[in-house]
Amino acid sequence: MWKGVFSFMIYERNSKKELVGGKEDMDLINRKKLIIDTDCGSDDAMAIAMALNDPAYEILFFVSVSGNVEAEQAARNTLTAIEYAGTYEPPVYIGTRRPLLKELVFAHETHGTDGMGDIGLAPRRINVADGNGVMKMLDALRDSEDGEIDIIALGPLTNLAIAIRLDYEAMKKAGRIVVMGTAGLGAGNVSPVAEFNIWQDAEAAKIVTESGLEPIIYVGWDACLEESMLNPQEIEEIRNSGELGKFSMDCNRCLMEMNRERFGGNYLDMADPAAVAAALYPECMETCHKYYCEVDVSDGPSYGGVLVDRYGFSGKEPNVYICSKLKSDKYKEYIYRTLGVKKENN
Ligand SMILES: [Ca+2]
Repeated sequence: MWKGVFSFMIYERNSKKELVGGKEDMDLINRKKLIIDTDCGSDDAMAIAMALNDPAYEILFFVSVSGNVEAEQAARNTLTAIEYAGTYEPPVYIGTRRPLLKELVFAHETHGTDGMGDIGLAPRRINVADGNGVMKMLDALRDSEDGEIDIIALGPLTNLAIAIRLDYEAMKKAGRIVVMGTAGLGAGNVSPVAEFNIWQDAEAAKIVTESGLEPIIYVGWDACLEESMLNPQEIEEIRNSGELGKFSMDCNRCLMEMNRERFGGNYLDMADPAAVAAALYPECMETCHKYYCEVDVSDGPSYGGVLVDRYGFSGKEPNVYICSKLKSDKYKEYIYRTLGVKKENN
């Protein structure tokens, strides 16, 4: 009965697929279920479009959180990404609007005031769903089988921390929790040691890191650097591939401008796409190890830094995975595949 309802929902939501009762229908019904938590700025938008175009997964819904922009704007940006992705349309709920303790500081210089490069992007047709996203997440997990639903978090961890505090048993039912967060094994991007998503709500990151939930996989900022950055040729290939590719590159306009100063050319460090690729196409992970990690919430220059105990100084059991490097060829193949980009011969 339930599967019948689910199949109908897929049919309703995915007008591009026709269900005729064959193997493809079963593949759709058996798709791994996801909840994506996002502070949707421009790299989230690209990551969301990729995930919506991976036929192996079914996104149940999105939850927004304040980070790059306020949670309301993040929800609207998620709707825009869903419309451009052109597949099915999961509900988008607003989660928490403020970090647990820290004052909210936006990333306007990185993603634009609207989070999407300030080029007039807005949802044209679909609207934010009613209900609080944290409650929806807990409801879905309570109703799920153990490990049935994976969570991908692309923003600060406020929603996840609150969910852990509200109903730990429900959160224990989640499968993998994959987070774009930490500087990995490298340097920070908002301070010498801190990466934005952790720094925006380090107290929340501390709760998640120390939660004991298994497995938690942090995809560090370093995973999307060096050969894994999109280079000028790849950016043009994606931009010229069609409406979705053009959207994915154009909304990253502010980041591209910043990177001209930072990296000396047209390069894009696509942090959230790296996390989505690591989560949905694990074959692209090059380096992912479990360490004991501790989030610095002290009131000082290292706030939001994550101490990764690579050499076991603490003597404590490893608690989270850190993915610090991707196989750039496989990662980019996944980007091209999900965004529908053909590789040009060169
Ligand atoms: Ca993000």
